[in-house]
Amino acid sequence: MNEQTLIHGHKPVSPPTGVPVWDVDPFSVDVLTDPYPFFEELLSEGPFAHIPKYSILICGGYEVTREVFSDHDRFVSSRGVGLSDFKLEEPWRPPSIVLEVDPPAHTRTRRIIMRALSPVVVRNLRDAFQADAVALVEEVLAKGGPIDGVADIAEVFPTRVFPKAVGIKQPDTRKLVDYGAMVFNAIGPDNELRRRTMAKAPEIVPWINAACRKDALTDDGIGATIHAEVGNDGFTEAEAEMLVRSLLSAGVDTTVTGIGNALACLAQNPDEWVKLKADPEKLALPAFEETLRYTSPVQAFCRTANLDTEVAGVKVEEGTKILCVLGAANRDPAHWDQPDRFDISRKTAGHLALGVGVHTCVGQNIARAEGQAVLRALAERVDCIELTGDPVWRPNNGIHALDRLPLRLIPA
Ligand code: HEM
Ligand code: OVM
Repeated sequence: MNEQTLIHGHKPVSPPTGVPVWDVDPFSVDVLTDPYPFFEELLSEGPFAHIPKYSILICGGYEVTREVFSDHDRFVSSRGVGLSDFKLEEPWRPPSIVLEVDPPAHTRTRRIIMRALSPVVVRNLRDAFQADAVALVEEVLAKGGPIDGVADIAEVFPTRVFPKAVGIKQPDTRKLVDYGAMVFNAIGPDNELRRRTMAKAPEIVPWINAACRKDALTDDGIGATIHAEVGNDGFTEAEAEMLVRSLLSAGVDTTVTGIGNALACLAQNPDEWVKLKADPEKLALPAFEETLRYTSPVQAFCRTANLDTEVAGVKVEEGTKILCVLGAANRDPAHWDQPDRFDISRKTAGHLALGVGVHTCVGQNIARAEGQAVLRALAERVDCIELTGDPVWRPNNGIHALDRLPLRLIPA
């Protein structure tokens, strides 16, 4: 197929019978900034809607999103998890050898990255995370005055602890945060957001690639563990570098966003903050988990139908891109009781913020350890967390993150 016949990097498809046509742009700045009215409309459309602007199907109901997202045989990741179909269009970077592949290739690389991020590894990082979180909170309190929850806490913590855990010898905070934003903007259409972020690629991509090499890594980090697998089962040096790249793609912006969103949720829900303060050691983790459900840092990823098939009674043509809106599934009233309430006591099991199925977030235990450490350190040392202005969102095609969060922290 030649490029002329592609729409947004994939095969154009007509709306299947019975599927409503929806004239909306899920990647407009308005929707990305305030997605909740869009989620509500999405859930009212039925299992799928067809979006002519991008010639895609979209889903956000809990059950159907879960089904599409986890059925890796029919709805593949190897054709890309954004709008671009890698079978028809050259990807913007060499595809991830874990996120953007299907079993059995996925099974092999997933095993290696999983071992490098095992519960034992995370347990050994936990004490360091806790100490770093305490130090950061004390630093911020010592400065006094109003703060920016994003610049002063959310962007600082993961970029201090995670590159160190991976073993990056010379971390560059700005480049790490910007690369994450780039990877997530890249899943969207060729819009202003994607173009602006891609303009930085010539500077950032070579730096990231260099940081993944064995000689750029300490010999005692997660990166070194991955490189130590070279030679086993045909695992190559180039593959080791690619798996380290996956950690740097998925492991920074996501946790920055999760922590920033958690601060906003707690500042906006003082009753929940009071609940958390009653037992920070026990409740920091559920508070972070509810933040993941409530704000879905990764808002949406695509799958591609790899054959003509049928799902939820709808005929789906081979090559169809399906945008799975995790943020909407996590707020589906058919599945959640009072979904729009931020409630750190609720049962959050089954939320889709970390995905589901074979690709479910392999870094989830690290993400939780980071979130828990920060929320616990705060709740133990801060009496009151107050907004001093409106939170400002930073629109991105794939991630729902804050740009600024004006806060006052009143020490305990
Ligand atoms: C996969 C979200 C933190 C590494 C995923 C997926 C989601 C997700 C939704 C599934 C993608 C799919 O099925 O297509 C998040 C969120 C995080 C977070 C919300 C923080 C709050 C992390 C961290 C790391 C990481 C800290 C690294 C240590 C990965 C990798 C994959 C992945 C490598 C691909 C796994 C695979 O394809 O098998 N993440 N993530 N993530 N995540 Fe995370
Ligand atoms: C990767 C990766 C994994 C998860 C998320 C992500 C889109 C990238 O393996 O590069 O961000």
